[in-house]
Amino acid sequence: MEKDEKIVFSGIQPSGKLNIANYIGALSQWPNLQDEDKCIFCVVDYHAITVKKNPKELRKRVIETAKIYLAAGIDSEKSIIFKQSDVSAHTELAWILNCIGARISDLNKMTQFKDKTGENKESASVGLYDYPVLMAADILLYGTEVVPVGEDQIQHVELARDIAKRVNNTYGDIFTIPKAVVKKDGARIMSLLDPSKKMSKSDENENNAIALLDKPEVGRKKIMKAVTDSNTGIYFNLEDKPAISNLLNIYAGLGNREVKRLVKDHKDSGYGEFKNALADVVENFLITFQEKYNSYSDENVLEILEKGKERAEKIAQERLNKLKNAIGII
Ligand code: AQP
Repeated sequence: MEKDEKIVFSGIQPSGKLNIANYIGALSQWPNLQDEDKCIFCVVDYHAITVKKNPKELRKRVIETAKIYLAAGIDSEKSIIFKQSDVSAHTELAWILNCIGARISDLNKMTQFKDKTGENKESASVGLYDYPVLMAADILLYGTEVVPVGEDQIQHVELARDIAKRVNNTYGDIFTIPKAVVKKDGARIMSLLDPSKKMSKSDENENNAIALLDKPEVGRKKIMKAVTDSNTGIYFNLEDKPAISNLLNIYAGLGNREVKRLVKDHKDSGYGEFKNALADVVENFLITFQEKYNSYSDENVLEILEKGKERAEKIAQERLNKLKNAIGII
């Protein structure tokens, strides 16, 4: 490893159609890191089964997600791309952390579990409740220092830090303490039809999100249908202008521009003109992204995942064995 090289780890669940929020909040950060740092990107399929999934669709989404990583600019030579369930150290470590690192009081604080279950907590799977511990295992196995994610995952990375510190306090220097890194603009992209709610890939209403594989003209239409705020003017203010601020974040994220600059450029625009300009950006982004996506075959991806598995397994097994030894399992 080079002297200043950091270890970076992140992943996305193959739990639905990946969308522009997943791209802007998480994926778009990844390619910039791979020249300087040691990057590991995982398709976290065991997380996806915390909510009931159709097996055929899950298999398809794993390949689709890995292809999306490649289309976003991840280079499989520089970075490791692999499927979580291919490296059994993840679930093994999650069990150990359940026993020696995580507490019920930690998991009771997790807002994503509360948001996802609403009134139905009692019927949710234990896996959905315990998901942050599996995520801590994903991160900690690799000596990760940097976790590039969207804002909704900060609380889970904080938990991984707490667990790592607790384990280290008792068993010595086993884990590196990781840190979440979020983008300045676009760490939390909101739904197109309801800017009080985050854009999510498992939303039932497809008009709330633009999928990365939506037809470009569909992406355009979704922007034109997006809600706006009641008062006029294009400026950024989350309280006063939640819908326009969200569209500005999308514009910045897909058009590679700063929000500040966009506000200047559109100070005299009406909503129609602004949305039209954004629709052009979205349409062009989807065309370019999908051209890249379509340049990979399923066979390419399966080969890349297989190689990634071998590389990831070696790193993961070493730290898992160190901990197993420290706790008396081996
Ligand atoms: N709305 C968002 N804005 C910015 N970033 C976002 N991310 C998700 N939604 C937004 C980031 O994308 C990555 C996806 O990780 P995940 O699939 O493991 O988890 P998630 O946060 O639960 O994502 P979704 O889209 O909401 O999926 P579902 O609906 O399946 O739960 C993370 O880095 C996340 O922060």
